[in-house]
Amino acid sequence: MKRTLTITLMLIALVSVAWAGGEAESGDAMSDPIVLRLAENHQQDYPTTQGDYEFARLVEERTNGRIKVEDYHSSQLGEERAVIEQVQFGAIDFTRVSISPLAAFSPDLNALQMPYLYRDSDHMWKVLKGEIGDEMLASVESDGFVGLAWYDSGARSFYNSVRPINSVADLAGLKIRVQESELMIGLVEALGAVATPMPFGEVYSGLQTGVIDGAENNWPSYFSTSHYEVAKYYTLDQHTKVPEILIASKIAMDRLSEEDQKIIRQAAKDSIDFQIQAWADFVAVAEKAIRENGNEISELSPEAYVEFQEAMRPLYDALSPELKAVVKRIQDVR
Ligand code: GTR
Repeated sequence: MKRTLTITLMLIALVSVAWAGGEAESGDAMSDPIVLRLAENHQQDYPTTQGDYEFARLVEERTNGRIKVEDYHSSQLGEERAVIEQVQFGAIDFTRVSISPLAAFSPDLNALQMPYLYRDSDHMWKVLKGEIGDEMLASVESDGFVGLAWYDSGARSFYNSVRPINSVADLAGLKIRVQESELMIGLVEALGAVATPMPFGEVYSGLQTGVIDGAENNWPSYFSTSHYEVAKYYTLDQHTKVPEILIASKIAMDRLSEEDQKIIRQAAKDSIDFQIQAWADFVAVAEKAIRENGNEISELSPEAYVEFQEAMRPLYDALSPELKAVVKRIQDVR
């Protein structure tokens, strides 16, 4: 009897060890490494992809090769919104996305992408690297994501193939592609243009065939997508600074040990400054190439700038009291 009990207990112990192995992946030097997939919609030399690579390098180094993060750049795993859904249900482990489409899943993020919110890039980074940034990273957890780090994305401005934009009136009636984001639809409509939500990968042909007249983005995206070749007017109105975010799937993270989760979180944070530098370098390359191509680049006059800001006031008025409070805290960061 005693012997049967001992054998049964041993069996239970064996089964639970095997079960734990399946649950919390451990990946030791002797066994195969844990391979995790990261989805990125930009090409390999783009600064967000460079940030992903730095993150992956740090994870691999700090786990002595037990964990490998494979980067699927250039939208190999799909367009941004579809990728976010897959991350939410654990089919993809990580992704780097713009917070605009992610805000459809985690609406609090809208507080970080309001038009003309940040005084400058230093202000934005003080917010993102401070208390508010950390709170916002934590806020996506209830939606099935683990917020890991912010990456730079400069400022977004309008470009189009029809005419130079020097005032709000010049945007009237233009069909402008936006990300799949309520806030961006509202922003373009507030300026009197026609908002056309569309995945990033379809914008080039949209511009080429005239389905849309224009879109909006930063120098690096305007360049890397070749949109600058089919939409020559670029107006530096800089309406939004939209941070990029690196997220993990909550389901995927929960499969890892506490210690590995900690390494991943830290590696992501430690890749930020590398990405910011890669961003600055690429902006310089992109701007130079676009100017040399002969595109018509214009700046807003101080009056037009105020006009743009005024037109966007309704977006602030429409925020919930909670998000208004966050916006106020952001504005107060000095
Ligand atoms: C870029 C961003 C992409 C994507 C794109 C877009 O600036 O890095 O993730 O959101 O904009 O406009 O769709």
